[in-house]
Amino acid sequence: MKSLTQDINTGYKKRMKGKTTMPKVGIVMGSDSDLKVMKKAAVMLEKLGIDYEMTIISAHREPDVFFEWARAAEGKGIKVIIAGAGMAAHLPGMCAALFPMPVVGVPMSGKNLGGEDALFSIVQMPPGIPVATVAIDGGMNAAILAAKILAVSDGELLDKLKAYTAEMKETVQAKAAKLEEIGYEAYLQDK
Ligand code: C2R
Repeated sequence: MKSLTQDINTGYKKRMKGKTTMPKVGIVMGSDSDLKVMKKAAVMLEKLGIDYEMTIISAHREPDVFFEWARAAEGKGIKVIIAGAGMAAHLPGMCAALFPMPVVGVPMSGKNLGGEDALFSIVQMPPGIPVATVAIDGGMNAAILAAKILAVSDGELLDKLKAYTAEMKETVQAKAAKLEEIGYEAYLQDK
């Protein structure tokens, strides 16, 4: 019987067949239970106009599929991998072992231990195999970090990131102006 993950991967390959865009970022997660967090990475990459591919692969549960994907990533044009996993999260570290360019790891909060298990599994890599680890459930920051890595050699993307930073500044300033104008009680009621 085919597993859910195999179904998703087969579906993914069918969807990608004939597509001409070269993904610059590979988003991979250990399970569909990680998708709510990893979706945030996809949304941010879309906002910044970065081509990506997204799939579910477990290094633990299907090491052969994982090896094939991680070894093929460079040849597909992928420059950064964003890898999300929970529990004993070996997926990002194994991506870093096989893929020669940067890997950004996203620890999942999951059901137990508040995600500290995944955080330590991802961040505590042995010397020589770094994974740039973002916060627990930090899908959005993983995409921004991946974009910043790509922006080192892409001026247009760098401008988009600068515009995004300026947008954030305006948002905070608007909040400060509102608080100063109406006071904290009215502000909280209005939230
Ligand atoms: P299920 O919800 O499928 O039981 O998975 C997944 O990333 C997920 O957060 C529970 C958790 O197991 C994680 N997982 C890994 C790996 N494969 C699955 N950490 C891996 O290869 O590292």
